[in-house]
Amino acid sequence: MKEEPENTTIFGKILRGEIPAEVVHEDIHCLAFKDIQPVAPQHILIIPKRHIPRLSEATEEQRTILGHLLFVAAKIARDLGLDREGFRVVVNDGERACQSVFHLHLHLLGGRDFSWPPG
Ligand code: DGP
Repeated sequence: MKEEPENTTIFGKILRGEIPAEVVHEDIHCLAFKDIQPVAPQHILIIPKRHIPRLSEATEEQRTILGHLLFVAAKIARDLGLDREGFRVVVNDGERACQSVFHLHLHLLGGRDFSWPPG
């Protein structure tokens, strides 16, 4: 496997165990943990273990992991019972969309009503 430059983001530190996180799911491709600043009663982040800075930078060879992240989001939603009333999955890409951590992550949000369009 090609050597990756060190992932200096906060999520890289979580992946290396340098800072703690409340992990709710882990497999060989991804890690899911509770968001430290939740904006819903349930707010889980799902991240790939390989460093993809943002969705728009995902490569052809990473298309499988993109699907896996969504699959895991749905599984966690079911495990938490969020599928009964509905939930939301969000990816912020880039500064204009308020991405603050440049390691791709899915926000799984549930446990309250959401409005549309999002802010
Ligand atoms: P975004 O704005 O889409 O890049 O979302 C980044 C999210 O990461 C934000 O909701 C807060 C969360 N976050 C930032 N630092 C930490 C941390 O150290 N631990 C955890 N669990 N979440 C973090």
